[in-house]
Amino acid sequence: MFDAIIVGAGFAGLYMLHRLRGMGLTARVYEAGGDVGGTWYWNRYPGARCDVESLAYSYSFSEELQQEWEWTDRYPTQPEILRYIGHVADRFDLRRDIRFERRVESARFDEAECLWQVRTDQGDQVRAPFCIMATGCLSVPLEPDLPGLADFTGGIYRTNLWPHEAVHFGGRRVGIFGTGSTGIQSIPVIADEAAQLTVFQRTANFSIPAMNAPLDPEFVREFKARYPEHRAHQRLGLSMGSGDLEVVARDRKPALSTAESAPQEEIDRVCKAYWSRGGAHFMTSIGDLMSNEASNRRVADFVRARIRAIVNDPATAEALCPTTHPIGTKRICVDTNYYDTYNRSNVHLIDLRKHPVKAIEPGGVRLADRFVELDDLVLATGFDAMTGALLRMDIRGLGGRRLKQAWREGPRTYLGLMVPDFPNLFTVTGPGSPSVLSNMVVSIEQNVNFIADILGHMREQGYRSIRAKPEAEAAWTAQVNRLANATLYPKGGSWYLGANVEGKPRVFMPYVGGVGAYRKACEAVAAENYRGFDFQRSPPALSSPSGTQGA
Ligand code: NA7
Repeated sequence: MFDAIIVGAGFAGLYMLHRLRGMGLTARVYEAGGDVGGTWYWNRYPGARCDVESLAYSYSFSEELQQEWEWTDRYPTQPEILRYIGHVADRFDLRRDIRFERRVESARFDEAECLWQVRTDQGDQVRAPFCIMATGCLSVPLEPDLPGLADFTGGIYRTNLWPHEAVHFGGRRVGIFGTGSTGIQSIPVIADEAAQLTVFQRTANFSIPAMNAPLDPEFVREFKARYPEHRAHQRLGLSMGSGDLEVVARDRKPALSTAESAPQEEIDRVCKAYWSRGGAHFMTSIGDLMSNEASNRRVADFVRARIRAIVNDPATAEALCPTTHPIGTKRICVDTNYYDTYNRSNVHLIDLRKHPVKAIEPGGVRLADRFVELDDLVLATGFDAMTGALLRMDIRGLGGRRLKQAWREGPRTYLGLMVPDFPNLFTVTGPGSPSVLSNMVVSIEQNVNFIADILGHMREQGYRSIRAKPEAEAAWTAQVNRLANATLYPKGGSWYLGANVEGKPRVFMPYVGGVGAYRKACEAVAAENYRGFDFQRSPPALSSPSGTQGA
């Protein structure tokens, strides 16, 4: 028996384990992968890189750790992040409490004992008063709806399940589906190696150049000397707060409050400056970019003009210009040489909206008007985001109520951390928290610390159970929706909204208010004796008005 069971050994699970240990609590971690790393364990595709800058995408909890680790580039590659997280696991001796290659299949709350019973696919069964889901926001790959895919006789490579051994595309004709962040990162790298690369694009996406480069040792030295200050800025970051290190510290205000009525030269000047600085920080250039459609359109026009300027063939450039959604409402992509890649003679773009796929055949892709012969297929077709990993498990709370049932109309949480009928069950960076709209490591540390503080409070007060009050969940969920609806985000048809999964309720899942506002909300809750949470010294009883039996 442990004090807590943690599901997942990525950034969230590892830090949760470290915090619990520091409090003298025992925990067992179950991880489906063969090692630590979470998303960085699985996503080994060519070009995989974080779109948040290295010096920001790292833990802040240990001064020694952040001083000793040396990053090489402005943006870290997947192998480098994996080495970093492996180093963290070793440095804090975390592996001994982790069981790898075990996927948690079910978690059931035993009301009489006030214990979570967790079962894995390998037959492990453990019990603990607390269960903490550190299962990641993008960890359930989506199988694309491509008829005949199983008949393809060449290699099929899924970016999010990429083989551990090297894959060679030299001399081969490769096709790729998916032009989200993953496709956009891998296309230039695969194009460098493959004889031919055909990109099958369903939706054109906005991408900003990363302007990646090796880190200057002098910059790193100065940055590290002021790490606490930088971390403080990151913790109060902007809602799109990816990677904006030096900028966050210097000028936290957008360069222009609106682009709607600004002179064209002014928009060009500001957008060019942000474009050449590189990265997702581009999205913070204009104050009302995510709330004013006219303003958004002018910035989108700037990016479309850049695409037309980079891509030589006018028809290809036009097909690459996104027109289906306001910029930023699908996650902004950050690339190295993405648009330039279409100037290569070995790269071809197929616009699936004009040339739909009829079927995948053994030797290639049959379109309505042609056949594309292929040796290999790469699928960069996304994830069942945010709720996928939680709902894939059979989670049952009070009265046997299933999480699937509680979330049948979309996820509802209090602070993204708890669901009323599921006492003592926490979700790290769950729906309703800033999560994917923020630097994940910053959000993970904040959530984990908040959960650890709650457990400390419970121990001090002799409480055995905690649950979110239904009215607190309702109010928080309404706020999450209200904030999202005041922005352009819901217009994006994105995975933020569940729009990439057939039948998934269309609910905007992350909290758009930013990590600063969210942190303040959590601090206010804690200061008011954990307002909205109900603590009990005895096992909880089913009392929620919504507490129906499992469906
Ligand atoms: P995304 O952003 O969900 O992108 C998936 C892409 O795959 C997107 O372009 C989809 O087009 C495309 N897709 C999905 N199914 C199909 C089919 N059947 N045919 C053609 N194209 C298809 O996932 P990523 O892995 O790129 O990025 C996810 C996040 O991971 C990223 O934001 C980072 O945070 C890390 P669609 O737009 O649906 O038309």
